[in-house]
Amino acid sequence: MTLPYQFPKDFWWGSATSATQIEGGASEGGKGKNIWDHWYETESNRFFDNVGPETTSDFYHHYKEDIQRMAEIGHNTFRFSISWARLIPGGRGEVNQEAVTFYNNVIDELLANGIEPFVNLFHFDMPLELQEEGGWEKRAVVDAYAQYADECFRLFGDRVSKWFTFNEPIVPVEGGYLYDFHYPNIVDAKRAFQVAYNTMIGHAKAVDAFRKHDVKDGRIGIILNLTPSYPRSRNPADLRASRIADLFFNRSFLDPAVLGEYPQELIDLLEEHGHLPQTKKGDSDLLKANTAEILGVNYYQPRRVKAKENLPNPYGPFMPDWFFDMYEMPGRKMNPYRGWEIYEKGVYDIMMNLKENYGNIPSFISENGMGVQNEERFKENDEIQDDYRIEFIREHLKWLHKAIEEGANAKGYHLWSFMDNWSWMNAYKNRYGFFSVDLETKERTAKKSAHWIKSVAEKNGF
Ligand code: BGP
Repeated sequence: MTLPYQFPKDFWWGSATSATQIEGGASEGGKGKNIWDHWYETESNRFFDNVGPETTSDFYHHYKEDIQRMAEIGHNTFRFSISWARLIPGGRGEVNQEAVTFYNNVIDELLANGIEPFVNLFHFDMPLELQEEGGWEKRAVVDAYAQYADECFRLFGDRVSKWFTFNEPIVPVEGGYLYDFHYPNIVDAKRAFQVAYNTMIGHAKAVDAFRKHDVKDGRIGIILNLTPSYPRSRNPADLRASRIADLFFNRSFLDPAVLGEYPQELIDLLEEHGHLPQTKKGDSDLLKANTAEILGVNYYQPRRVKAKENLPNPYGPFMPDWFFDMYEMPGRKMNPYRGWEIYEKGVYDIMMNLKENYGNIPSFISENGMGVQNEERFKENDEIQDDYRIEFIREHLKWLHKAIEEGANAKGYHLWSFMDNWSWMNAYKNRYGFFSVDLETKERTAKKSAHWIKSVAEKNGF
């Protein structure tokens, strides 16, 4: 029987996580420090409830049972990230054998349970020593990253075929160099663009290294948080504002990653304001030759944009903000528990844009999800009744399905996240998982959505 929303054969059902957010064991197993360990040690008050990443959901000790649970709810794929500071403490040099054993165990356990591992190399967690050298602002750090990537392909490429160079590379730029919500808390647009540019050079170098390995059915790509930009009106000023927001927040990564070059309009804008990053001879060829073969799309919310009413004079440090303002669309649907707009059709718009303008690159929804504060209040008979999450996923899936029907090359859907986990400055404020986690005992409990996704995955639709 065909269901109203039947997905293509071998559709990827799963969820996404990241090392710092789920592993814990931050000072176990020979792991070096990354910027999160350091920032928490020095400024714990910047984290919600003063909670840091030392233990989080403790996947480090619970991975076996967690992977069993993934299999139970029908996952056929699962994304995790490798902690650079765990694998290579200090960021370059010797590989830490305990870390190799840990990641080997995770990969083998996934495969034994019929779950394909999707491995991401960098999810905001720069080794501290490399940040102290200047982080992504420095080419030497980019080279260290390429070596780390190469090491990962060598160690795990015999069993892992899907690889991602970065998760949301714009976030460390915005958080660390523009808007002060990530370490190193610098506010400087020129440096921000250097970081953004160097990250893409790192991506291209990692892709280049990957192609020198013989990874069976290997595919390498990148995961971007795409926030479709919608103008307040069709008047030319609003349209321009929206186009520029799209240039900065989507195309500054999407174009070099998928097309191998930056949009000319973005280059012109940066040049006009003296913000062009330093480049090296050969960079353009490197970018052009090493584009992504697969694209992960993290989609949470759209960006509603209107023209700037008054241009700041003098211009402030936040270059992107010189050109547009955000705008709250009347009647928009909100996630009342997190404060983000919910606009399910965004999934469709993103996928059709990829189809029309980005060569219909194979893609998937690599994160989508609903953060909820104080989720325990929805508990009945020992189970969190997260009907709001079920509805959220279902409505996004309907639009994804429509895009596929119209020819989009979308291969799967991953929820953020498998279980409740620690989130950057927000710590445990917003819960996202199919499973809740008791922070004291680390006990995991399925939410209603876990049972629902199991039935969807089993029927490959709904
Ligand atoms: C994405 C990140 C994830 C995760 C998620 C939820 O941007 O890739 O790491 O944190 O957002 O966001 P938050 O925890 O801030 O609600």
